[in-house]
Amino acid sequence: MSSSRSSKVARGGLIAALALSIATSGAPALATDDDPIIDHPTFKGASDDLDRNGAADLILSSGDKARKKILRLTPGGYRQSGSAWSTTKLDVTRSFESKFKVYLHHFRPGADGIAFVVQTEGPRALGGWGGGIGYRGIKPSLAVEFDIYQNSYDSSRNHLAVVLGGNPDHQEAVVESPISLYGKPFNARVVYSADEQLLQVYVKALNAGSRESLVLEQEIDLARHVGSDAAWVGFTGSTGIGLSKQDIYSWTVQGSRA
Ligand SMILES: [Ca+2]
Repeated sequence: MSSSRSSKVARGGLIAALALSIATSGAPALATDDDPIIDHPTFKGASDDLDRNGAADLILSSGDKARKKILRLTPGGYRQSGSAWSTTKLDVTRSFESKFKVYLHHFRPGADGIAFVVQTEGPRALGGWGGGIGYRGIKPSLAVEFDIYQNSYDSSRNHLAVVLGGNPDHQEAVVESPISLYGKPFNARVVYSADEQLLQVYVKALNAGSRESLVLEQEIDLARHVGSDAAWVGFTGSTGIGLSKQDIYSWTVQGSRA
């Protein structure tokens, strides 16, 4: 395809990621003055707003100066998987923006990573541990994975990928992360333009002076793919023979309620 918006701009490789890192002004416009429909600057008071499954739980963070209520997808045991879905369903025929702060940490080497997932299986959806990152088997679904463990089908232990239909063995788009996904907190942003039928994924390290990078683009008609106008949104995570504590510190979604 000759279009600069070919279906998988960052299919893989550091060069693609670096080339895209200067193009951060290309995000589809959203009505950013809209109040978030999902709004967790911390997860204080969020227990009724999130359906949690498997290893996922809301806990008080430790090690911070000010302890905060956070979403812990895996608490650092072997072969765990966890998921958490907002009770607010999202209208995926409309544009949306999901922003979240991630911290994957505690053991070395870490495993396996987390994913931001849009799915229509239901609020009890929970996928497999290990390389399944807690979303394997959830379908219909779209997963944006932050993968910190190199399975046989993976390019590295520090990559992002777009995966459809709950099958992590097949990545629609994959890219080496320009920032370390493990050991340091980072911010991520997933933007879906319904008009352009385009999904974009951004990451940003938290150290002073770091810039946000556009790392993945995926053309997708999301409502058609998940088979419904209304979808559950949330996170999954897993461990395997390697393990990590895998935490979401904040999460907001701007978009339309289903
Ligand atoms: Ca992996």
